[in-house]
Amino acid sequence: MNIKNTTMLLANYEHDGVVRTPHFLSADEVAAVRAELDRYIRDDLAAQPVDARTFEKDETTVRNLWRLEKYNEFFRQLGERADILAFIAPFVHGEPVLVGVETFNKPARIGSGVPYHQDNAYFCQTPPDMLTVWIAIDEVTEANGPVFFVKGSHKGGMAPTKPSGVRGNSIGLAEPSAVPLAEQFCGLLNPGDATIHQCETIHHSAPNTTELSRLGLLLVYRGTHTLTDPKLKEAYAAAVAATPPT
Ligand SMILES: O=C(O)CCC(=O)C(=O)O
Repeated sequence: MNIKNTTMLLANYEHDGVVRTPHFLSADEVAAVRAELDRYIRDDLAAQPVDARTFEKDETTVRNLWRLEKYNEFFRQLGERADILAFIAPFVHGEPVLVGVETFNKPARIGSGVPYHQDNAYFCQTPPDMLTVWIAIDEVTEANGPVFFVKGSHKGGMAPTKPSGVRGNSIGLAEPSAVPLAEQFCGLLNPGDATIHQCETIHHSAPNTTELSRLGLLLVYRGTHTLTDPKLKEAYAAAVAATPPT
C-alpha cells in the first residue's frame, strides 16, 4: 500500500460515501492477484461448492467469485493483512473484520451490468459501518463498465428495494437514482488503484461490450460492533429466493 493523506481520504469518504485511493496495491501485487485468480478458476473452482461463483449467461464465464476468504488461503491472507486492517479501522469507526473477498469480473463483450443498489440490502448491518474496497486489476475506463456512485447517498438511509432478477445482484433499488450520470462519481481506475464505498452508497455499473476485461477484486469489511438488522435480512432473503446467485 502506498496511500498518502489518509485524513483527507477519510474526510472525503465521510462526505461523499466513496473515495478513490490510488496505488492501493503495487504492480507486483496486482500481478500476483491476477495469477492466483487465473489459477483458482482453472484448477480449483470446479471442485468448490456452487456458492463460490456466479457465471455469466453463457454458464461458463465467471461473473463473480464469492467467499474467496473461505475457499482460498492467498485471498484470506490478503484481506487480513495488518496494514490494510489498520488503514480500514477509522473508515468503519472501530475494529475491522474481514467479511468477504469477491470479484466482479465484467469480462470482455459479455460482462453483465449491475443494477442500482445499496450493499447494505445484502449485508443488513446496523449501524452501517461496513464498506467495500474495490481494487482494479484491469484498467477501468469509461467504456468497459466502470462503477458509478451517487455521492452523498449514504446519508439518506436505506431506499426502498425490489428484487432485480439479476443473478449475483438479486436486490436492487425500487427506483434508479434521479441524479444524472454526469454528476455521479465514476470509478475510473488504473490497475492497483481502488475505490472505497460505504455500504449505503448507491451505485451501479453498465454491461461491458468492449474487447477489454474489467476485473475488480473486492475486500469487504465491517466494524466488529455492527449487528444484523432483521428487517433488512427478511427483504434480502426474499430477493435471493426469487433469484438465486447460482
Ligand atoms: O463491479 C461492479 O460492477 C459492481 C460492484 C458492486 O456492486 C459493489 O462493489 O458492491
